[in-house]
Amino acid sequence: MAKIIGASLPNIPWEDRPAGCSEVVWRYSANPIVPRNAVPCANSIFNSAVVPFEGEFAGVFRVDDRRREMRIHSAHSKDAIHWDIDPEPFVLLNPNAKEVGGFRYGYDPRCCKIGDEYIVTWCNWFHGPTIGVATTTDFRVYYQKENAFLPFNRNGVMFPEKINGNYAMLSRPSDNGHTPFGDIFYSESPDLCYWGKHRYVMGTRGGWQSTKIGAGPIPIKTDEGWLLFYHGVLTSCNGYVYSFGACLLDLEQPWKVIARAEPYLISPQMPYEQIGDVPNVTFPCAALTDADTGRIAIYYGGADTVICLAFCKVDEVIDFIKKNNAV
Ligand code: BMA
Repeated sequence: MAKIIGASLPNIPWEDRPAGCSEVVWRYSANPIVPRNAVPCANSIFNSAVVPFEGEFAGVFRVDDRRREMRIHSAHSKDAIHWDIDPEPFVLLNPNAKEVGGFRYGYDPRCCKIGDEYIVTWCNWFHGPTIGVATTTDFRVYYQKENAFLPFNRNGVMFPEKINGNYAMLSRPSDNGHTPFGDIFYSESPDLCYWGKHRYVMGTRGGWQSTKIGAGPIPIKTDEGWLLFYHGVLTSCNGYVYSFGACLLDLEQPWKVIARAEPYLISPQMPYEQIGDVPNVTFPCAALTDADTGRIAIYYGGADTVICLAFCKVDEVIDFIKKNNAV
């Protein structure tokens, strides 16, 4: 039985698989957990990241405001289901603001803790989209670093610990628009400033992941490898359809794919995933895990409008990946 290597976190959200359900990943019955208007300025709140914080939970939430500008807001929660989202966007301190583009827009944040710092990555404007990086210790003030990469790039997702002594990140080079292509790459950095040692991880496949793919939540360390949930995009006759699936990456050389499931885990099938500002989107950006029970709670955006939760068990997901493997 595969096991999570990490902290015991018995207070993460959880709901047992409903009777009669045979899905490996099942949705929370009270979805969505965050409605589009949870703060007064919001047009929509989705694709957001959460982490354990001081015995409770904190997060960086994507809030598109009523100008339809993309912003990131801090959020806090006792139970990781009911969120207190700051009414104003996060404060980003940056002595090089002019050089690195400052904060013109930002979206799809991810977050992990390494040492005493929480590292936040997001899709940042720098003459087009690329990967912004900031650190915080309190989810009040954030210190912006250099952008990790040149434009154009999206879906920068850190590993939650150093690999081979370096910080490590997955990313997805893209274009300046609604990118009709996209593979996942791996990069390392000694200092969160200079990024290199780029490696190819994996590319598109048939069906739900045939147009482009991108890393989702921070990879989850298990005794069988890094468990990575990732989104995949299919181009339908009515536009893009965002589903998500999973694969296992090598623990020491995470650019090596150990196994990758062919079927998706979640595809837009519920009204809150199919109807919204962008229809047919399920977009995972975070996961909370409990090493003792193997429970995983996945946070994903629904239809670019709301935040949703889904649950799974690590051993069942890894079994699914291996049984349906097509590397
Ligand atoms: C991607 C990103 C995501 C969004 C998705 C579907 O390019 O902008 O934030 O969820 O498109 O619109």
